[in-house]
Amino acid sequence: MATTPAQPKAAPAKKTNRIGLELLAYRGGKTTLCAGCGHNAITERIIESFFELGIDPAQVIKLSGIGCSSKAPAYFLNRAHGFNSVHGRMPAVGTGAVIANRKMIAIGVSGDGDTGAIGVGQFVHLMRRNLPFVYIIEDNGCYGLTKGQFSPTADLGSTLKTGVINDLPPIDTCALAIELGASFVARSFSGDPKQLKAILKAALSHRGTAMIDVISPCVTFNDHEGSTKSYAYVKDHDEAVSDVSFVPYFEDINIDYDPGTSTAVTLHNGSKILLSKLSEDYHPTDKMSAMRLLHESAARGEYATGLIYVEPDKQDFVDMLGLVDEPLSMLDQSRTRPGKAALTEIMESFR
Ligand SMILES: Cc1ncc(C[n+]2csc(CCOP(=O)(O)OP(=O)(O)O)c2C)c(N)n1
Ligand code: SF4
Ligand SMILES: [Mg+2]
Repeated sequence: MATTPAQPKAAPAKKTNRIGLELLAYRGGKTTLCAGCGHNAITERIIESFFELGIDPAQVIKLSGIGCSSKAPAYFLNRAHGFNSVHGRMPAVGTGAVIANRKMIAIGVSGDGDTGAIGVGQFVHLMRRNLPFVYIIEDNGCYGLTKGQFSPTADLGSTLKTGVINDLPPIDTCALAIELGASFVARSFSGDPKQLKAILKAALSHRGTAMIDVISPCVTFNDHEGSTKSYAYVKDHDEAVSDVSFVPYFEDINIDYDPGTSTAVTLHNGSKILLSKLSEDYHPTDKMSAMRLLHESAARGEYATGLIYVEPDKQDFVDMLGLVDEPLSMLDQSRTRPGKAALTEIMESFR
C-alpha cells in the first residue's frame, strides 16, 4: 500500500504584539559594549517593554549624551528617531524635540557621569519642568568609557586601584529628581529583569518626567574596593587593566526577590550590594516618605528599589506651555507666522 509522504511541519508563527510587530522590529544594532555590562541587560528590558506595550517605534525619539551608557540607544529600536547629543546635553535636545512634536514618545539614556557631572545643570532643569520624557541613568558609579574614574554617584570611601580614595559623598539622583519636581522616580538594578521591565513599562505609560536610576555594574573598569556599584578588576588580569582592547567575558547577573524583602547581590568582583525592594503597601505618592526612605536606606548602606515616588496628575511642561494639539513641527507657515494684522495688534498692545 502506498504511503503518503510526511508533510514538512509549518514553522511556528512568530509572536507579534498588538500592532502586529515582532520583537525583532524593536531591536537595534549589535552591542559593542563589554559582555556582562549591566547596560546591555537594560537594553534588553527596553526592547521587551516597547514590544509588550505595542508602541510604534516610528513614534519614538531616543536620545543620549556621551558614555558607554549613551551608546545604548543604538542597540534598540532601529526604526525610531535618534539623537546622540554632546556630553550631558541630552535634556536640552530632548526638550526641543518634545516641544516640536508632542506626539513623540521620548526616551533618553544617560550615565551617572553624563547626568551627575557635566550634565547636572541640564538634568536639574529637565526634572523641574516635568517634560513628558523617560530618563534612564545607567548608574555604574564611574566613567566607564574613559576607563573608570569616579563619577558623582561613586560611594564615599571607594578606592581606585591606584589607592585614590573618593572623599566626596555621592549624589543620589533619585532624591535630587524628587526634590526638583520629577513626577515619576524609580530605582532598579540591571540584573533584576522582572522589576526593571515593570518599572520601564510604567514609566512609558506615565505622562511627565519619569526618572529611573538603574544600578548597572561596569564589569571592566570599576575597581573600587568596597564600592557598592563597582567591579574590582579580577586579580588574574591585573596587567590588562590599561589594555583597552581587552574585554573580559562575564556572565550577566540575574536576580529575583520579593517585594518587602532585601537581597545582597554579589557583583563580578565579589563585592556585594544590598538591595531592598519596596513592599506592596508602600505608598509612592507621599513625597516626604519617599525622601525619608531614600535617606534611611542610604544610611543603612542599602539601595531601595522600586517606584519610589509618583505624582500621576501633575501638569506636564507641554500642557503648561499651552501648545496646540498638533505637533508644532507639522503646522504650516500660515499658522506659525503671524500675519501683518496680528503683528500690528501686538505692537499696538505695547503702546
Ligand atoms: C565635553 C566632554 N568632556 C569630556 C568627555 C570625556 N568623556 C566621555 S564619556 C565620559 C564619562 C562617561 O561616564 P558615564 O556617563 O557615567 O557613562 P558610562 O561610560 O559609565 O556608561 C567622559 C568624561 C567628552 N566626551 N566630552
Ligand atoms: S567599560 Fe564598563 S560601562 Fe563601558 S561597556 Fe565595558 S563594562 Fe560597560
Ligand atoms: Mg557611568
